[in-house]
Amino acid sequence: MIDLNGKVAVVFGLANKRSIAWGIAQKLSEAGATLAICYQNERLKRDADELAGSLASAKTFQCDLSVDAEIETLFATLKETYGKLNILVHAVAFAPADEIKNDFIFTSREGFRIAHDVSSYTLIAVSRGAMPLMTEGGSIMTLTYYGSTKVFPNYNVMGLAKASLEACVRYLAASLGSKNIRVNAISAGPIKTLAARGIGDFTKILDAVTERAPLHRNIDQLEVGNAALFLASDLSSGITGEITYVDAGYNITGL
Ligand code: 0WE
Repeated sequence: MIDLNGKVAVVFGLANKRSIAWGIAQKLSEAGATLAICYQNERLKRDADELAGSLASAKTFQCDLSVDAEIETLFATLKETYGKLNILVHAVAFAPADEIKNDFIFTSREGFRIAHDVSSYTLIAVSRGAMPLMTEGGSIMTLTYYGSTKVFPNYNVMGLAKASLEACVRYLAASLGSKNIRVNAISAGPIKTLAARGIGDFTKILDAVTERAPLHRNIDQLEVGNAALFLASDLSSGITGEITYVDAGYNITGL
Protein backbone atom coordinates (compact mmCIF):
# COMPACT_ATOMS: atom_id res chain seq x y z
CA MET A 1 0.00 0.00 0.00
CA ILE A 2 1.14 3.50 -0.83
CA ASP A 3 1.52 5.60 2.32
CA LEU A 4 1.17 9.37 2.00
CA ASN A 5 0.85 10.09 5.73
CA GLY A 6 2.61 13.36 6.54
CA LYS A 7 2.38 14.51 2.90
CA VAL A 8 0.46 17.65 1.91
CA ALA A 9 -1.32 17.83 -1.45
CA VAL A 10 -2.95 20.83 -3.13
CA VAL A 11 -5.61 20.09 -5.76
CA PHE A 12 -6.90 22.54 -8.38
CA GLY A 13 -9.93 22.00 -10.60
CA LEU A 14 -12.58 20.54 -8.33
CA ALA A 15 -16.07 21.55 -9.51
CA ASN A 16 -18.28 18.67 -8.31
CA LYS A 17 -18.36 14.96 -7.47
CA ARG A 18 -17.83 14.04 -11.14
CA SER A 19 -14.58 16.05 -11.40
CA ILE A 20 -11.38 14.14 -12.17
CA ALA A 21 -9.88 16.27 -9.38
CA TRP A 22 -12.33 14.60 -6.97
CA GLY A 23 -11.31 11.09 -8.11
CA ILE A 24 -7.69 12.06 -7.44
CA ALA A 25 -8.43 13.80 -4.12
CA GLN A 26 -10.20 10.69 -2.78
CA LYS A 27 -7.27 8.41 -3.68
CA LEU A 28 -4.64 10.74 -2.20
CA SER A 29 -6.71 11.11 0.95
CA GLU A 30 -7.26 7.33 1.27
CA ALA A 31 -3.47 6.96 1.18
CA GLY A 32 -3.17 9.34 4.15
CA ALA A 33 -2.34 12.69 2.50
CA THR A 34 -3.54 15.98 3.97
CA LEU A 35 -5.50 17.84 1.28
CA ALA A 36 -5.90 21.48 0.32
CA ILE A 37 -8.76 21.55 -2.15
CA CYS A 38 -9.12 24.70 -4.23
CA TYR A 39 -12.30 25.91 -5.90
CA GLN A 40 -12.53 28.72 -8.43
CA ASN A 41 -15.27 30.91 -6.99
CA GLU A 42 -18.12 31.36 -4.49
CA ARG A 43 -20.48 29.42 -6.79
CA LEU A 44 -18.42 26.24 -6.32
CA LYS A 45 -17.71 26.69 -2.58
CA ARG A 46 -20.65 24.61 -1.31
CA ASP A 47 -19.83 21.50 -3.37
CA ALA A 48 -16.13 21.78 -2.49
CA ASP A 49 -16.87 22.16 1.24
CA GLU A 50 -19.26 19.23 1.22
CA LEU A 51 -16.88 16.91 -0.65
CA ALA A 52 -13.86 17.96 1.44
CA GLY A 53 -15.94 17.34 4.56
CA SER A 54 -16.20 13.66 3.65
CA LEU A 55 -12.39 13.25 3.61
CA ALA A 56 -10.24 12.53 6.65
CA SER A 57 -8.03 15.62 6.50
CA ALA A 58 -9.06 18.21 3.93
CA LYS A 59 -9.54 21.97 3.92
CA THR A 60 -10.90 24.13 1.09
CA PHE A 61 -9.48 27.35 -0.32
CA GLN A 62 -10.84 29.76 -2.93
CA CYS A 63 -8.48 30.50 -5.82
CA ASP A 64 -9.24 31.68 -9.35
CA LEU A 65 -6.14 30.74 -11.36
CA SER A 66 -6.85 33.45 -13.94
CA VAL A 67 -5.90 36.04 -11.28
CA ASP A 68 -2.19 36.31 -10.30
CA ALA A 69 -2.97 37.97 -6.96
CA GLU A 70 -5.24 35.07 -5.93
CA ILE A 71 -2.46 32.57 -6.69
CA GLU A 72 -0.01 34.60 -4.61
CA THR A 73 -2.46 34.82 -1.69
CA LEU A 74 -3.26 31.11 -1.89
CA PHE A 75 0.36 29.95 -1.60
CA ALA A 76 0.98 32.40 1.26
CA THR A 77 -2.04 30.86 3.02
CA LEU A 78 -0.83 27.31 2.30
CA LYS A 79 2.59 28.19 3.72
CA GLU A 80 0.96 29.50 6.92
CA THR A 81 -1.41 26.54 7.20
CA TYR A 82 0.90 23.63 6.36
CA GLY A 83 4.46 25.00 6.16
CA LYS A 84 5.25 22.79 3.16
CA LEU A 85 3.83 21.04 0.09
CA ASN A 86 4.64 17.61 -1.38
CA ILE A 87 2.04 17.12 -4.14
CA LEU A 88 0.29 19.44 -6.58
CA VAL A 89 -2.57 18.38 -8.86
CA HIS A 90 -3.62 20.67 -11.74
CA ALA A 91 -6.91 19.53 -13.29
CA VAL A 92 -7.93 22.80 -14.92
CA ALA A 93 -8.89 23.58 -18.52
CA PHE A 94 -11.18 25.97 -20.33
CA ALA A 95 -11.94 27.20 -23.84
CA PRO A 96 -14.90 29.49 -24.57
CA ALA A 97 -17.91 27.41 -25.71
CA ASP A 98 -17.91 28.94 -29.23
CA GLU A 99 -14.38 27.68 -29.87
CA ILE A 100 -15.32 24.02 -29.41
CA LYS A 101 -18.67 24.45 -31.14
CA ASN A 102 -17.56 26.19 -34.33
CA ASP A 103 -15.26 24.91 -37.05
CA PHE A 104 -11.55 25.19 -36.11
CA ILE A 105 -10.91 27.72 -38.91
CA PHE A 106 -13.03 30.25 -36.99
CA THR A 107 -10.86 30.09 -33.84
CA SER A 108 -10.69 33.65 -32.49
CA ARG A 109 -7.58 35.41 -31.15
CA GLU A 110 -9.33 35.90 -27.79
CA GLY A 111 -10.54 32.26 -27.64
CA PHE A 112 -7.02 31.06 -28.42
CA ARG A 113 -5.59 33.33 -25.72
CA ILE A 114 -8.05 32.24 -23.03
CA ALA A 115 -7.67 28.51 -23.80
CA HIS A 116 -3.87 28.70 -23.58
CA ASP A 117 -3.90 30.99 -20.55
CA VAL A 118 -6.28 28.87 -18.44
CA SER A 119 -5.27 25.41 -19.69
CA SER A 120 -1.48 25.75 -20.03
CA TYR A 121 -0.03 28.93 -18.47
CA THR A 122 -1.71 28.22 -15.13
CA LEU A 123 0.47 25.11 -14.71
CA ILE A 124 3.56 27.35 -14.79
CA ALA A 125 1.95 29.81 -12.38
CA VAL A 126 0.98 27.21 -9.74
CA SER A 127 4.29 25.33 -10.11
CA ARG A 128 6.16 28.57 -9.38
CA GLY A 129 3.89 29.20 -6.40
CA ALA A 130 4.48 25.68 -5.06
CA MET A 131 8.26 25.60 -5.71
CA PRO A 132 9.46 27.31 -2.50
CA LEU A 133 7.08 25.15 -0.42
CA MET A 134 8.31 21.85 -1.90
CA THR A 135 11.31 21.75 0.44
CA GLU A 136 11.33 17.90 0.58
CA GLY A 137 11.07 17.59 -3.21
CA GLY A 138 7.68 17.11 -4.79
CA SER A 139 5.37 15.72 -7.41
CA ILE A 140 3.41 18.02 -9.72
CA MET A 141 0.86 16.57 -12.11
CA THR A 142 -1.65 17.80 -14.66
CA LEU A 143 -4.40 16.31 -16.81
CA THR A 144 -4.21 16.20 -20.58
CA TYR A 145 -6.03 14.57 -23.52
CA TYR A 146 -5.00 12.76 -26.71
CA GLY A 147 -6.52 15.67 -28.67
CA SER A 148 -3.10 17.30 -28.10
CA THR A 149 -1.62 14.92 -30.63
CA LYS A 150 -4.42 13.68 -32.90
CA VAL A 151 -7.40 15.55 -34.30
CA PHE A 152 -10.76 14.97 -32.58
CA PRO A 153 -13.84 16.68 -34.03
CA ASN A 154 -14.60 19.92 -32.13
CA TYR A 155 -11.74 19.62 -29.62
CA ASN A 156 -10.25 22.43 -31.68
CA VAL A 157 -8.22 25.05 -29.81
CA MET A 158 -8.21 22.81 -26.70
CA GLY A 159 -6.00 20.44 -28.73
CA LEU A 160 -3.47 23.24 -29.20
CA ALA A 161 -3.71 24.19 -25.53
CA LYS A 162 -3.09 20.55 -24.46
CA ALA A 163 -0.10 20.31 -26.83
CA SER A 164 1.24 23.43 -25.12
CA LEU A 165 0.49 21.93 -21.69
CA GLU A 166 2.41 18.74 -22.52
CA ALA A 167 5.42 20.76 -23.68
CA CYS A 168 5.03 22.76 -20.47
CA VAL A 169 5.31 19.51 -18.45
CA ARG A 170 8.65 18.76 -20.13
CA TYR A 171 10.10 22.26 -19.65
CA LEU A 172 8.94 22.41 -16.03
CA ALA A 173 10.39 18.93 -15.39
CA ALA A 174 13.75 20.17 -16.68
CA SER A 175 13.50 23.41 -14.70
CA LEU A 176 12.55 21.80 -11.36
CA GLY A 177 14.48 18.52 -11.57
CA SER A 178 17.45 19.84 -9.58
CA LYS A 179 15.04 20.53 -6.67
CA ASN A 180 13.82 16.92 -6.85
CA ILE A 181 10.42 18.17 -8.01
CA ARG A 182 8.95 15.89 -10.66
CA VAL A 183 6.37 17.07 -13.22
CA ASN A 184 4.15 14.67 -15.14
CA ALA A 185 0.83 14.50 -16.97
CA ILE A 186 -1.95 11.93 -17.04
CA SER A 187 -3.66 11.69 -20.41
CA ALA A 188 -7.12 10.49 -19.46
CA GLY A 189 -9.64 8.94 -21.80
CA PRO A 190 -12.96 10.80 -22.18
CA ILE A 191 -15.05 10.92 -18.97
CA LYS A 192 -18.47 12.48 -18.47
CA THR A 193 -17.60 15.44 -16.24
CA LEU A 194 -18.99 18.98 -16.07
CA ALA A 195 -16.48 19.95 -18.79
CA ALA A 196 -17.90 17.22 -21.04
CA ARG A 197 -21.49 18.39 -20.56
CA GLY A 198 -23.00 20.17 -23.50
CA ILE A 199 -20.45 18.69 -25.89
CA GLY A 200 -22.61 17.32 -28.68
CA ASP A 201 -21.67 13.76 -29.61
CA PHE A 202 -19.93 13.04 -26.31
CA THR A 203 -21.74 9.70 -26.22
CA LYS A 204 -20.33 8.98 -29.68
CA ILE A 205 -16.80 9.61 -28.36
CA LEU A 206 -17.40 7.26 -25.42
CA ASP A 207 -18.83 4.59 -27.74
CA ALA A 208 -15.80 4.80 -30.06
CA VAL A 209 -13.57 4.00 -27.06
CA THR A 210 -15.71 0.99 -26.08
CA GLU A 211 -15.51 -0.30 -29.61
CA ARG A 212 -11.84 0.36 -30.42
CA ALA A 213 -9.80 0.54 -27.18
CA PRO A 214 -7.91 -2.66 -26.26
CA LEU A 215 -9.87 -2.91 -22.99
CA HIS A 216 -13.20 -2.26 -24.82
CA ARG A 217 -14.51 0.04 -22.12
CA ASN A 218 -14.19 3.58 -20.81
CA ILE A 219 -12.18 4.62 -17.77
CA ASP A 220 -13.37 6.48 -14.68
CA GLN A 221 -12.19 9.18 -12.29
CA LEU A 222 -10.97 6.66 -9.69
CA GLU A 223 -8.71 4.94 -12.25
CA VAL A 224 -7.18 8.33 -12.99
CA GLY A 225 -6.92 8.73 -9.19
CA ASN A 226 -4.96 5.49 -8.92
CA ALA A 227 -2.46 6.62 -11.57
CA ALA A 228 -2.21 9.98 -9.81
CA LEU A 229 -1.50 8.18 -6.53
CA PHE A 230 1.39 6.36 -8.20
CA LEU A 231 2.77 9.61 -9.67
CA ALA A 232 2.37 11.32 -6.28
CA SER A 233 4.25 8.56 -4.46
CA ASP A 234 7.90 7.49 -4.29
CA LEU A 235 7.02 4.49 -6.47
CA SER A 236 7.42 6.91 -9.42
CA SER A 237 10.64 8.52 -8.11
CA GLY A 238 12.42 7.98 -11.44
CA ILE A 239 9.65 9.39 -13.64
CA THR A 240 9.49 13.04 -14.70
CA GLY A 241 8.43 14.97 -17.80
CA GLU A 242 6.29 12.01 -18.85
CA ILE A 243 2.76 11.67 -20.25
CA THR A 244 1.00 8.60 -18.77
CA TYR A 245 -2.08 7.42 -20.66
CA VAL A 246 -5.06 6.19 -18.63
CA ASP A 247 -7.31 5.53 -21.60
CA ALA A 248 -8.01 1.77 -21.77
CA GLY A 249 -5.24 1.70 -24.42
CA TYR A 250 -7.13 3.79 -26.98
CA ASN A 251 -4.04 5.80 -28.00
CA ILE A 252 -2.07 2.77 -29.22
CA THR A 253 -4.65 1.77 -31.81
CA GLY A 254 -4.34 2.41 -35.53
CA LEU A 255 -7.65 1.13 -36.74
O1 0WE B 1 -10.35 18.62 -22.10
C1 0WE B 1 -11.51 18.31 -22.07
C2 0WE B 1 -12.56 19.33 -21.72
C3 0WE B 1 -12.12 20.69 -22.09
C4 0WE B 1 -13.17 21.77 -22.13
C5 0WE B 1 -14.52 21.55 -22.22
C6 0WE B 1 -15.39 22.64 -22.27
C7 0WE B 1 -16.87 22.46 -22.42
C8 0WE B 1 -17.66 23.68 -21.94
C9 0WE B 1 -12.70 23.06 -22.12
N1 0WE B 1 -13.52 24.11 -22.18
C10 0WE B 1 -14.84 23.92 -22.26
N2 0WE B 1 -15.63 25.03 -22.34
C11 0WE B 1 -16.99 24.97 -22.27
O2 0WE B 1 -17.67 26.01 -22.43
N3 0WE B 1 -11.86 17.04 -22.42
C12 0WE B 1 -10.84 16.08 -22.75
C13 0WE B 1 -13.25 16.59 -22.55
C14 0WE B 1 -13.64 16.82 -23.96
O3 0WE B 1 -13.97 18.06 -24.38
C15 0WE B 1 -14.27 17.97 -25.72
C16 0WE B 1 -14.10 16.65 -26.15
C17 0WE B 1 -13.68 15.91 -25.03
C18 0WE B 1 -13.34 14.45 -25.00
C19 0WE B 1 -14.66 18.97 -26.59
C20 0WE B 1 -14.93 18.63 -27.92
C21 0WE B 1 -14.75 17.33 -28.37
C22 0WE B 1 -14.34 16.32 -27.49
